[in-house]
Amino acid sequence: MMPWRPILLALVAAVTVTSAAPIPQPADNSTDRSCNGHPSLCSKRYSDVVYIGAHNSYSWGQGISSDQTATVSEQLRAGVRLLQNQAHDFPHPYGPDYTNPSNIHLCHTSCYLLDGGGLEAYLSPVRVWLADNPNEVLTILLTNPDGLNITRFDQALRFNHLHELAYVPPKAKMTHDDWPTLEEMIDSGRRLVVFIDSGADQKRVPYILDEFSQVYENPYDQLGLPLNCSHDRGSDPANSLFLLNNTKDKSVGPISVPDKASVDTVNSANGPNGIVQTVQRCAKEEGGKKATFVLVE
Ligand SMILES: *[C@@H]1O[C@H](CO)[C@@H](O)[C@H](O)[C@H]1NC(C)=O
Ligand SMILES: *[C@@H]1O[C@H](CO)[C@@H](O)[C@H](O)[C@H]1NC(C)=O
Ligand SMILES: *[C@@H]1O[C@H](CO)[C@@H](O)[C@H](O)[C@H]1NC(C)=O
Ligand SMILES: CC(=O)N[C@H]1CO[C@H](CO)[C@@H](O)[C@@H]1O
Repeated sequence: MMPWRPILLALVAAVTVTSAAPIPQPADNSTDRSCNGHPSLCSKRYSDVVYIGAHNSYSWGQGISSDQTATVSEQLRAGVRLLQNQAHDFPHPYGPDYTNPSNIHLCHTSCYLLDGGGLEAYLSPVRVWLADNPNEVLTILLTNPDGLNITRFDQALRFNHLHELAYVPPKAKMTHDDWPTLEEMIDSGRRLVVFIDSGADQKRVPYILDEFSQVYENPYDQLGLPLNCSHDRGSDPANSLFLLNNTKDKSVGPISVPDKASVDTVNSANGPNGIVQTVQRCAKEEGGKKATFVLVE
């Protein structure tokens, strides 16, 4: 840092001679930095910021049950700050796979329907993005319908060294006001929050947090609009963070699949069923409680 001072002083002197224009002050205090893209977010609690989440973020493609058209790197570049993923057991038939030691694949409902590949491979570009963006806080939400052991998720995250970036809360159940600010998380280097919907064991793996003791959701698989904002899953809505499932499904025979035709409506900035109106309407219906995470297709 030392050589900069004389250069700056010289610049100040040069500009003073030729013009009276103000010199921009060097960024020497925390209010000059950005957190998740904006200086005003640094002093906000993690729980007071609104994040866009990608529903089944691994499921990019054109298939009937795919939820995304962009890769995870493209989603992150576009501003997505919560990545939701569904984990499935995927034992390798011909012995161990050293690129996927957890034997977890990310699949939609079943790996025959949509197989997004190994969790380790999925996390690799996420790690690259986090390294390239040191002032960003990111959340990963895992769902565990097969009831896989938490140590397998730990294995996949460790494979990518993500346990080193993961936030370890001071207590098992964080209420809304317990969360640190974005700046505190960034400064501590612990700026990845990992939740899992079932199977958490925070004594064994302290950085994979039990979702439903600190987050609640409105119903999923909704087939009609306007979307229902009411509490559906999650144990203590009054003290938890609200995850708004801003997604609409349609029925195809006995199953629900993403209603891709609805995306322009529910994700649009305008209109009564657009994302802004839905977030505001839900906040009103939930007694002023604003969504922290807004999950989209
Ligand atoms: C920090 O930055 C803000 C805004 O840029 C400025 O108003 C304030 O005076 C600065 N404080 C210090 C101690 O430099
Ligand atoms: C998960 O695996 C660990 C170690 O292999 C084991 O001790 C633990 O009991 C398992 N947990 C569950 C819920 O099966
Ligand atoms: C909205 O969802 C809640 C929670 O699942 C449910 O109890 C309620 O009946 C739903 N309301 C409507 C109008 O479907
Ligand atoms: C966290 C999460 O993804 N919740 C649900 C949101 O809605 C979809 C269906 O549209 C469900 O599959 C998710 O489990």
